[in-house]
Amino acid sequence: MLKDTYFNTVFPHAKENKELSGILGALCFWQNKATSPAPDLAAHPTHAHVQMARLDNKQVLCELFQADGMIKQGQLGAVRYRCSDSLIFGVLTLSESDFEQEAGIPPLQAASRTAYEQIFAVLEAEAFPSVLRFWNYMARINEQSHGLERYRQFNLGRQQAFDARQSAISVNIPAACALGSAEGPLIVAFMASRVDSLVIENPRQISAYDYPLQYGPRSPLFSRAGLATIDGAEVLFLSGTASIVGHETLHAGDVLGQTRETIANINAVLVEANRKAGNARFELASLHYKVYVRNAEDYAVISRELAAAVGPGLKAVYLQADICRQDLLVEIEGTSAFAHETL
Ligand code: 3EB
Repeated sequence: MLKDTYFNTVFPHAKENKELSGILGALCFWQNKATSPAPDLAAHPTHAHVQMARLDNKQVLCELFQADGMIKQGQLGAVRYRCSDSLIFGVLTLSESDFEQEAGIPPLQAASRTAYEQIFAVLEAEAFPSVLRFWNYMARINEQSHGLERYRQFNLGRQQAFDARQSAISVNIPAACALGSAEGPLIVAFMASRVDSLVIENPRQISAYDYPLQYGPRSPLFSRAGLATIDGAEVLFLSGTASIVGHETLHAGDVLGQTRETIANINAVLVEANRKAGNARFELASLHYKVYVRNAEDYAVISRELAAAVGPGLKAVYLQADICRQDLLVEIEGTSAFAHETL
């Protein structure tokens, strides 16, 4: 029997609701593609399975995104989505083999552009103009094909869709993560709201959309964090954060150094969020973390360092994943929105 952990995102005022009817969607992580450890969730329309192994003492992670009130469900193109009055969550999985017809364009680039075009169409149709968070997962993220690393192909497609989007979609560039799964399709998930979130950048880092050309012909499009007021409470979405200062990777080959630098970056983003937010008081212990570890053998060093920095209140799960730069060994994301966890 596989052991599941559910991180339940209970947005403000939502009752503790373990029934699937209260769930906007779910992202589930486990390594084996054959069997679903959570068959009720696997049948859920806005569920996606990311093929990543857990490195801590559990085998499965299911993040549930819950909302209060009436939930409406829909599908547009490949995007499956559910929304409440104030929030929408949606996900799509695209098989790259369906995008081989465009001569000269890498299938992953075409799939990424299509994914974002379809998501923007949903946001337009359902009138949720402000994205809070994107999650991007793709296989072989560091592999070369068509003369370009696949993460850079993804960035090309994402940028094309951002350039073409309708003006009603917020110009804000939201929080995000982009990681390499063991295998499987391109998976893009999103959460959006009706009102703008506050975009947070990191004073220690150049904004990702201003990265120089050495990291690819088109920049990654994400901000370092987003701060949203959802039903009266402030919720922070911290993007995937790594050992980057300015635009450069620091501590190549040194996992302890990278972990410390990543935590320094998270602290800097929290200070910036508190400065911009007014009455928010986020600290390291406020967040639930998802930690992506490139090499399984680094798990002990990374988890020890994060526990030392955050203290006894640490809430973190660890997944094995490829990071979007070859020289990055760890990436950490977080959110303040997870209200409870059940084992
Ligand atoms: C970085 O800071 C690390 O391409 O959407 C982090 C978060 C990273 C999101 C993305 C990439 C993305 O550049 C990588």
